Amino acid sequence: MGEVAEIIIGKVNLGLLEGDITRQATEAIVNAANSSLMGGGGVDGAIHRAGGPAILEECRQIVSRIGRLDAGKAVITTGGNLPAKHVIHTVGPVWRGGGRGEAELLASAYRECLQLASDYKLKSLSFPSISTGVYSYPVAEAAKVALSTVIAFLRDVPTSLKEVFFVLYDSGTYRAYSAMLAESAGQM
Ligand code: AR6
Repeated sequence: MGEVAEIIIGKVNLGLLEGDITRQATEAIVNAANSSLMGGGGVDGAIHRAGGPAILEECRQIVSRIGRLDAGKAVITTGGNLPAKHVIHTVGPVWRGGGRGEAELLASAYRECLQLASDYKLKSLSFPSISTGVYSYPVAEAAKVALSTVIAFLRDVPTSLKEVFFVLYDSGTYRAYSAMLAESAGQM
């Protein structure tokens, strides 16, 4: 099966990159957070380290207002010292075998981020591979949910977005997404 690094959906470019999302200069980057919004390991730790304390401060204010953030939901804060102006924090599902609504929760996390970016009239957004690290979602299955959800949103929902990237940290994850993108492109 081939690999594809970019497709165009309507007027939006959807691209795959291998690298560190904290370096991405899109208007927003997405954080794979947990319900506490108080930071953690993986991409969450990297974003708070690179972005500085302003991000955590805003997360605290959000939690004091709305409480914990359920899986499948998203909120937006400043990007602090990051090249990205905003961070969109979402919570993916913990993988528990696939029979606990994980796919629907993962799809919801992607949709909520895209909707929030559109509400803020953002033109560019970068996603990490939500749930496939600490939360153990199998990467091929996560890639299928992630790409089909993003493609359907960009196809069906009016949006300010012009560019959406997946920034994938390791080559195995990158290959899983590019193989899945080739399949999705073939079906379009
Ligand atoms: N840039 C892009 N991707 C990254 C980076 C980075 N700098 N660092 C790691 N990844 P994970 P989850 C990849 O564990 O599974 C945290 O503790 C990583 O290789 O960050 O949703 C939170 O606080 C993997 O492919 O997120 C939560 O408690 C992907 O990002 C929990 O982990 C997601 O891995 C969330 O777990």
